Amino acid sequence: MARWNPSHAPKSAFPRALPYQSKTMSSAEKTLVTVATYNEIENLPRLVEEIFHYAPEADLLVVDDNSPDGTGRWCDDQSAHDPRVHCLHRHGKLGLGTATIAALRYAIDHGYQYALNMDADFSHPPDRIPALLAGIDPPDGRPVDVMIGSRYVAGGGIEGWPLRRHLMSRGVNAYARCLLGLKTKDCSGAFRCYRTSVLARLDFAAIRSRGYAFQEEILWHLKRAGARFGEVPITFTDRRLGQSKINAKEAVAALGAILALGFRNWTGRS
Ligand SMILES: Nc1nc2c(ncn2[C@@H]2O[C@H](COP(=O)(O)OP(=O)(O)OP(=O)(O)O)[C@@H](O)[C@H]2O)c(=O)[nH]1
Ligand SMILES: [Mg+2]
Repeated sequence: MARWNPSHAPKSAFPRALPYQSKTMSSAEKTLVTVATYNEIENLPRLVEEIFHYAPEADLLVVDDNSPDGTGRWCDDQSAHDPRVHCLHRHGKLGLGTATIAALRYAIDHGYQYALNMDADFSHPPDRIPALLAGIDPPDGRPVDVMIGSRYVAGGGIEGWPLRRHLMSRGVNAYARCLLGLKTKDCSGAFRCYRTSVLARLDFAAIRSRGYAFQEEILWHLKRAGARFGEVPITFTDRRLGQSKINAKEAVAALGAILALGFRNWTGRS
């Protein structure tokens, strides 16, 4: 396992996008950026820097599952001198779905207005955080409850994937849209901004997916709760540092979970 060495950290090179220019936020309007981590020490320090570049008024919550590479310890050190940074430690690798639920519950319980979730591996470009935040409550447009950073709307895309990954992702999205009746184009991406007042209507205990099918399942529950959805284009980039945590077993489990949810959808069982 590679150990974190700050001198090996990639240098920041922020593209010229404007940070999120909000009016002065009251605590009730604040955004919590949420990131689930397992062994992301090669990515997290620079990611945190970029998040605060684009959303300086946001707070950040890292949900770490006792990463052997010290990601959680780095987060504790960071939170000791930056009050915007919060860490939630779990005792072991309990799955991305439950980590995201823990983060969303934290956002609700602590009175944040928005919870903006992203992966730690730079697949979700931090320079699109302002677009997600601006899109959920546009000054002269239709507000939505979930704004999705989408690979599959005009202007969006994916860099660095082999054909196999493209086919899998397209297949999972078509499968989820068809079985769950979702209208959004990108149902499997985790780069999303949620309005917490709508999340608070959900019964999180009824969300059964522990792993990757969580992304589709929460959209399905939100749809049933009457949520409004929007999508803004993002360019998703394949992870460059650190290792993927998804394996064939988790991918098959996710497909099975969506199938079971599809059964609930079509039979009306809750
Ligand atoms: N806390 C926690 N985080 C996790 C767990 N599994 C994955 N993650 C995090 O979830 C995010 C997405 O995981 P990835 O391994 O990048 O999975 P992916 O993006 O679907 O797959 P790749 O495209 O191969 O990177 C990353 O920030 C991971 O560190 C888990 O069990 N617990
Ligand atoms: Mg990834």
